Amino acid sequence: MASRKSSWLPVVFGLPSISLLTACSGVQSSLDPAGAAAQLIADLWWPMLVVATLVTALVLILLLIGIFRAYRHRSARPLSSRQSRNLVIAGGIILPLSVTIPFALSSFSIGRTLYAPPPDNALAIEVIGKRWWWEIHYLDKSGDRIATTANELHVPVGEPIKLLLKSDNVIHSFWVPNIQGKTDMMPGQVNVTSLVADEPGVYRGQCAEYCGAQHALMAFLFVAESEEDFNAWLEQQAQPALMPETAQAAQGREVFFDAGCASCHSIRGSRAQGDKGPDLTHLAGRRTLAAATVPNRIGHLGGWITDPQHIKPESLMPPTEMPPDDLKALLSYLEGLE
Ligand code: HEC
Ligand SMILES: [Cu+2]
Repeated sequence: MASRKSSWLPVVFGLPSISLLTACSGVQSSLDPAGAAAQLIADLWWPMLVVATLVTALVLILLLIGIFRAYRHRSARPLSSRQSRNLVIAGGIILPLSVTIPFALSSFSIGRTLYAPPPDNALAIEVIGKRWWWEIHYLDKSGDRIATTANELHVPVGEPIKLLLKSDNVIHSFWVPNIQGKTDMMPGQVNVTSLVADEPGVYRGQCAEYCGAQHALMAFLFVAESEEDFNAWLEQQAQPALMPETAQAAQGREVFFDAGCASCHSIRGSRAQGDKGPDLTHLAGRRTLAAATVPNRIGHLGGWITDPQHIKPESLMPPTEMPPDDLKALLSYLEGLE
């Protein structure tokens, strides 16, 4: 009997505490801040958790005392009207106000800091919520688009970033928990927000406003890197696509046009000018496919092209059947789009 007991004990108590601990760190956790805004939010959240836990415990203890006394001393004298009035004033007015007012004030003041307008010299990036992926445009000082990519947002560490958030369909919400709070993306409106990443790393962003069947698979990677790496990356993103280097890749380029991919996708430097799907000019440089749904490896790429509806049902990319040699050639072309 004893051994049985000890075998389930660690499961019952161990699993929840392990999962509680692991929830605090990671690439998609507001409790593992890597930016000033996320730090402010975490600094407010922890005291709230502690105080809320204490208040819950206090209420439960009082409840238990009440139940206990009701059973034990059925004949006990009820509180005098003065005692019960004092109890209501202390427990019903003073205690709740002394807990909520400080939190309301600090939450208000943190909110003002979080939503302060970005400085004028901030790097401007336009992010458009699509169904169900993220279109990303880097803007120059005059607001012109200099590079376009999708589902992978790169920023230089320590630099203020100004985000222009939009949607061309329903409401989405832009959220990188390790870096900052959520900002909604509204159709017909530009929501401006700012952020600064303090620690280099690759974090995961997630759409935080339910937007349809594949809301859960509407994610992206947030890459915070040194100024030097970022500048090199941006310069490369601004270039047109590389020309195919092998005969097979050149054939793959033909397959791309014959299969109708160009009606939805752009490859800058070619006649592919579609705008319904992600820009594929530098596809091979991205870490994931289909809004951080699968890693960007050749097998997943082939699987995505032939049957995207299996990976992401109801997404706006149709399946394409083609002979194996054509698919190989197409993959070799796409893999060359560094
Ligand atoms: C009707 C429009 C349409 C056609 C035609 C189409 N696609 Fe797509 N494609 C999309 C959309 C929309 C997405 C984004 C899906 C998502 O993530 O929800 C996408 C995503 C992709 C991606 C992932 C890009 C990324 O960065 O995540 C690749 C690669 C791709 N398509 C390649 C192709 C190829 C190759 C063809 C031709 C065989 C093709 N597509 C035909 C609309 C289309
Ligand atoms: Cu969503």
